[in-house]
Amino acid sequence: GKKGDKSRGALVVLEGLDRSGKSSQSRRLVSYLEGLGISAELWRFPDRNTSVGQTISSYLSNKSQLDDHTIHLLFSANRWEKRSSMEDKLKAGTTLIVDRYSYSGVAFSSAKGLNIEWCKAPEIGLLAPDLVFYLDLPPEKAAERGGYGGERYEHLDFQRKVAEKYHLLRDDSWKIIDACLPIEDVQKQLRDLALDCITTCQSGKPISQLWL
Ligand code: Z5A
Ligand code: MG
Repeated sequence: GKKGDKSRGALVVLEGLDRSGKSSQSRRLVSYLEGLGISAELWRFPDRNTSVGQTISSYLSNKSQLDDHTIHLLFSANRWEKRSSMEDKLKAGTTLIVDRYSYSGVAFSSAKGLNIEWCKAPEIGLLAPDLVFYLDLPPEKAAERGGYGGERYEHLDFQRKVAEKYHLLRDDSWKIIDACLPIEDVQKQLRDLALDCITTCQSGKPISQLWL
């Protein structure tokens, strides 16, 4: 940016199938960065704290039914309602580690059969991640990790379709991480890549927008 601009934080997103380790790894990454004196915050989508988020939460726990298009747009709205505060944080120099983002939105809805371009459209103009970690885990291995069966999308056949859709969304910002490795080994890889990305953002890489 211009001389005198405060260097900005990085937008780092974690994606992957259920049980691939996104939440565990995001928490660890934030603690690690904070330990180095880097300003970092943990965010997640859906953000179940807003009124839109509460509607999504009730849908996910099968307490309510919604048309596939409707829930897709609510997930997107839940990111739009956070867009300006995300941008403010980044500009103030805080790095955001985000557990799921637009890729989850498109992968899950298109796995149900919705048109993928239709699914991407409402995400256009949201902040583009500087780095996406895709925690790559075969759906069968994910199912073995346990805890399946609670929420709406936690079925092996559906998770296989989601994996196929994620595959179509990969771009240059993605790093594919082998999520079968032990937690510590995965963490080591994320640390180094995240630090590189934070350095690049500090030295003036502009914030860009998704899918324009
Ligand atoms: N969804 C959508 O449809 N559209 C959208 O736009 C968005 C989301 C944003 C809720 O998400 C659902 O919303 C989700 C997608 C959909 N649907 N499904 N299914 P969520 O983020 O709230 O889901 P979650 O409940 O947090 O769980 P998760 O994401 O499935 O899990 P995770 O965060 O990837 O994994 P984890 O909690 O870190 O770890 C899972 C277990 O594995 C745990 O016991 C760990 O100790 C263990 N683990 C983790 N790493 C390892 C390694 N390396 N080795 C062995 N064991 C490990
Ligand atoms: Mg999680």
